[in-house]
Amino acid sequence: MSSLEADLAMTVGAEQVLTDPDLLDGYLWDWTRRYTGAARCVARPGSAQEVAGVLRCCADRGVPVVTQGGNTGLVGGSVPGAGAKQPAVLLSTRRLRRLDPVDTLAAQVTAGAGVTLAELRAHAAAAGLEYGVDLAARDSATVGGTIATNAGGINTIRYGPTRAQLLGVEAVLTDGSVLSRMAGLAADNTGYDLTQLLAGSEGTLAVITAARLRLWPAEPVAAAVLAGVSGVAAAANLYAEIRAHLPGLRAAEYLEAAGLDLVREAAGLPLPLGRPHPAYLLAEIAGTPEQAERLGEVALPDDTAVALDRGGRAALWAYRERHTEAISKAGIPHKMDVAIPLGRIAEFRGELDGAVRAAGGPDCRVIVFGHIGAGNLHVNVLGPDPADEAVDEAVLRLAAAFGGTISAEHGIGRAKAGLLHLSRSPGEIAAMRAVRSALDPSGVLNPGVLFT
Ligand code: FAD
Ligand code: 2HG
Ligand code: ZN
Repeated sequence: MSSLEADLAMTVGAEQVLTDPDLLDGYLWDWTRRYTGAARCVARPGSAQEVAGVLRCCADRGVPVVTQGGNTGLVGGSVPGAGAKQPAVLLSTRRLRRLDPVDTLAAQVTAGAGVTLAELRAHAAAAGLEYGVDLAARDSATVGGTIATNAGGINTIRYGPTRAQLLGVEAVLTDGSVLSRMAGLAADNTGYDLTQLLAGSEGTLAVITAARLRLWPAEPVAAAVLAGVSGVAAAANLYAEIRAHLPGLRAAEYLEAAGLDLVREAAGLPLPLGRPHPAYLLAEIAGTPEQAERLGEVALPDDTAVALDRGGRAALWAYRERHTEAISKAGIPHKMDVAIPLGRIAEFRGELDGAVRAAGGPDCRVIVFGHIGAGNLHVNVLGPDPADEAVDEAVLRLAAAFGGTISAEHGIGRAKAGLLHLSRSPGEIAAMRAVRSALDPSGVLNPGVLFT
């Protein structure tokens, strides 16, 4: 054992330092299997103090540290880079499993970074409250990972992304200092907001060990609606129409035929409606059954399914939620997660396939779906070699040309680090780099993520 591994073993316990290649393998490939790199070991600290010890050991020696939660990230940020100058220590947060009783007076909870979204949501629900972020990777994605990526998900139009739930964090810097801001004060104007700085920091500034999170009154879900539409313009218009009539609208999702066909094939599901359509809007409405009756005021397309009971709603959601796994079953996807102003989204969609095929060849398969209420389209392309970035660049440039962003919710990671300038000005990037150098002067936290 080298002196680093020996020091890590002293810090977290020998059994929490993994060096066996078979054990490392599961940590070193990202969820899409497009990104992988080398690590000398995995360290699994069980407290903020142990995280501090791991970071000091690595920073003193200039050894990179890649922080990993549930490893469901989709931009390669949770695994070491392929071309890294030296192998990293992979710091797994999965043992940071503190979950305090829900503070029902404040409607807040303190959760460790390694608690999964599903565990957090169940814990809040048992107290009659709801956590505002939900996404299909809920069984693995962690509190720390969702903060570090500022994850969005299916209820963003109702509750905002993860940063809107974040009232405080406990986090460790590379010098071993532990920052703790966990009082959950709704009013607190005392200088820089370090908590919010860490939302979306993608493991480049600090290791988040716990968070103080906002909870919402649990709301009954009254209905899910799946409507067959002609394309993204019709879906956006129907979304706006439902929003105007139903204040309880809590999700508005977009699907197209190509993705639906893949899901049906992978999961063995029947056609969801009476006939196939080019595209679909899936909406979810909260409220009482009487409030959901206002759906009758909306000019819904003739081929629309409305599910009122839990089983029926889950059956409709499966067509949307199973996209990511169905696409991965068909190949290693190029994932571009863009948001476009709603007023220009149809124009963008109109040019997308041409741009993909011009960059990646005529055989590319383009699968588009996403969170239409947030103008967020997930563009997945199957066909080009995983290492070929031509298609990625073409799609992200097109999004920027339409006034959009190159990352709506997944982050920049390694996948888009070279293209950050498409969404951020030189001044902004310089300021972001200055923050990074100030908090991590040795530059060991996730090198190659966010910045090249
Ligand atoms: P990881 O993948 O382990 O890490 C992600 C990034 O955060 C990395 O850069 C890592 O270094 C950093 N990080 C992790 N933990 C910490 C920590 N404690 N401190 C500092 N840095 C840390 N995302 C959405 O936004 N919306 C969706 O709807 C959505 N749906 C998904 C559906 C599926 C099926 C899958 C596979 C993924 C989906 N994602 C979605 C992407 C992913 O789930 C999110 O990005 C999630 O936030 C990642 O959490 P994680 O714990 O898996 O983080
Ligand atoms: C979703 O909305 C996720 O389902 C994953 O953000 C998107 O697989 C994708 O491209
Ligand atoms: Zn998404």
